[in-house]
Amino acid sequence: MALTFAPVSGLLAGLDLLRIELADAVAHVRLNRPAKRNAVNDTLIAQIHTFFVNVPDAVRAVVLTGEGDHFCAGLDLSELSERSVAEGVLHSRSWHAAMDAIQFGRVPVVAVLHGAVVGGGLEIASSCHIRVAEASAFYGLPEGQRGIFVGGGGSARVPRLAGVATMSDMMLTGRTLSADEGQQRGLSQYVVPAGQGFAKGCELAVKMAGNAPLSNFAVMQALPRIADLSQSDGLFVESLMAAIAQGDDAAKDRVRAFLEKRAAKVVKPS
Ligand code: 1HE
Repeated sequence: MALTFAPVSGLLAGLDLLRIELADAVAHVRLNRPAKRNAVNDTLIAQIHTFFVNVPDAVRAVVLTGEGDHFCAGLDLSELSERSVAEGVLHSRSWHAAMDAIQFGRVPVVAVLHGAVVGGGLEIASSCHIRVAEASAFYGLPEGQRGIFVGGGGSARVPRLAGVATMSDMMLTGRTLSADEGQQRGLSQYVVPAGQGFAKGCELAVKMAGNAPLSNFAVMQALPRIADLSQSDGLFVESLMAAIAQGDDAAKDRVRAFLEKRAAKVVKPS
């Protein structure tokens, strides 16, 4: 069933480089600078941060898309030359804060990718929890050719999806990857035909929004951190997180529903 979205009101309605709409527990957030291919200037990165630290209480999953023909052309290069070294560090840290607000926020985020997903655009995508790529999507890290380096968290997140070798190739040689190549290398979890990404993203968002909030919290907050720990430390954190999740009323209700044959079984893929 298609969701019926309505514009957000209040503080978030004033974020003019985003277009934010709500449908029940799902928010649709569009990067909304299509004339500049959604290139991310200082205002847009601040607005992304503002949204993800102020996700409305009723929202339990977000679909992130880009307006126009491309998801995102990365950093707005027109602002780059004006920065000193010191300002550059702070600028990069402002991206980190925004990307952390996505990855370690309150709700899971599915990015729907089409056209260019390049530079900072790939850094935004890799901060999200699920990536759905339309067939038109292509990935690039032109920082290497522009004489710069990733600064929006790409060096930490992209290798965790696709490996250091793939990222090195993309940065050193300017290699771009198609939607299918990105899928094979772990940049996306789903590839869909052109025009079907938003519907797929909404379908996945509705599923995620229906999970117990503490389960989603554990996946979003504990899982990536455990992956960074030694096996022994990771297993210890897992035990704590498992006990906390199991102790929640939502878990008890859901397990009881299954045992009383009121909950869906696990489904074999079709
Ligand atoms: C931009 C940007 C941008 C477009 N900064 N203005 N990112 C890049 O190096 C990618 C640069 N962009 C491109 O390669 C292409 O624009 C695209 C492949 C993404 C799209 O091509 P196309 O033919 O659809 O659009 P266009 O004609 O190139 O661009 C339309 C307008 O957007 C044009 O401005 P106009 O005033 O002439 O109309 C472009 O200049 C403008 N535009 N991309 C500024 N990126 C936290 S560190 C992250 C570091 C990075 O992200 S580095 C990678 C930067």
